[in-house]
Amino acid sequence: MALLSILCYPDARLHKVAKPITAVDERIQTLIDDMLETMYNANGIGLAATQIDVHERLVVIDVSEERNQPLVLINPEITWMGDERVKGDEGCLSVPGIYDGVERATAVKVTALDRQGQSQTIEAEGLLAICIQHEMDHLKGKVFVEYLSPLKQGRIKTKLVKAQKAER
Ligand code: K1U
Ligand code: ZN
Repeated sequence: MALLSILCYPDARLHKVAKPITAVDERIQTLIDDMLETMYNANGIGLAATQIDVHERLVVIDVSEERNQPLVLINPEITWMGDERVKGDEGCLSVPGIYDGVERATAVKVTALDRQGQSQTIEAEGLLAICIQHEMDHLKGKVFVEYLSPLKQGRIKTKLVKAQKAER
């Protein structure tokens, strides 16, 4: 297994739209293992392939306390979204150190392939529902800060560009 490098906002590659996966083969199995290792290592609850510069429709998630319930979503599609909305603070491994409020549906139904290429349907609520929506936004090329005001987006960009320059 390998730790992958995570793209950092405002990297333009975070805005690429991911393409469907046509075969769940050995390459995808290796990618899943590497993404799970990368997510756990970064203490994240989710990771989309877009964030590691792979523009294919693959997401890994684990919202369990014990960090032992990995969920793999290949070619996920939201088939139902509840009417209720909740505003909660979100973070993102591609936007380090920034947390802000985003409004999301409290419940969603998703269909996707699992790591064996089998079809699965997930009925999610709470943190899992929020995480699924956040990760599926990544696959569309959308980062959570785009829900914030232009003023906040500008401040976040400036802060992260400055931090990245200082790291070099
Ligand atoms: O996509 C990502 O970068 C992962 C992201 C997922 C996420 C967190 C919070 C709300 C929605 C989606 C993270 O894992 S950020 C990491 C984090 O510190 C966190 C962990 C648990 C709950 C909240 C934040
Ligand atoms: Zn994110």
